Amino acid sequence: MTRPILYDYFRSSAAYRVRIALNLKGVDYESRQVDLRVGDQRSDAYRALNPQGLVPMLEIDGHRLTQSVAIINYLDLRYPNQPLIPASAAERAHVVAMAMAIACDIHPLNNLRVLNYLKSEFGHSQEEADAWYTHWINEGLPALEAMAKPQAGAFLFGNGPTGADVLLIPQLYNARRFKVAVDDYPTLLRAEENANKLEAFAAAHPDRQQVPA
Ligand SMILES: N[C@@H](CCC(=O)N[C@@H](CS)C(=O)NCC(=O)O)C(=O)O
Repeated sequence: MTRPILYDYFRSSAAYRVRIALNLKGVDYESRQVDLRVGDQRSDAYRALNPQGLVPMLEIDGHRLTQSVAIINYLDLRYPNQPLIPASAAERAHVVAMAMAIACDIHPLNNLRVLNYLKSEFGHSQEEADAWYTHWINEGLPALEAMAKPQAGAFLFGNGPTGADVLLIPQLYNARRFKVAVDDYPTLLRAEENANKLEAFAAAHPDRQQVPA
């Protein structure tokens, strides 16, 4: 099999999700950094591959896949070892709901282009953009803590990592990077601590990636 290529950026939380999933599935891949700081994601060359101009993108099995959750779903079906979504309908819905609480209701409100647009288009200051970021974290994480608590174990659901943990760990990293406190979420922090003991999660951490020159 040709080695998959991940169009990646070390600090991107959406790309971090896919790195974790690739590692959990034991897939060897090449990381190609798309430097978001200089706008490489908006270049004609990159948009010709991914019209949304976002990372991650994964070239695998002759496909060019975009959207981290779709990529993770592909990997879960393609490599059924260590399933990331439980088989039963109700458990599946619960794990997907936790993942969506991050992927749909926290992350898109707080990503780089949204924060930049608030400043460039509407004249908001950096402090106001930071307050916006903090607001959506402080709305989203308490809800996720309450959703997870009844069925959590060592991880957000039970005692093994699922897709919900794959999304949680990058989101917590991102919140801390923006200096938002995440100390009040014992279930989330327990899952994070246990996840980071696994090499699949640890090796995906931004500090262990190449940094574009
Ligand atoms: N829903 C997309 C989100 C992708 C996304 O927002 N990626 C960010 C990095 S985390 C990005 O490429 N940002 C570039 C920009 O804002 O210009 C996914 O899950 O893949």
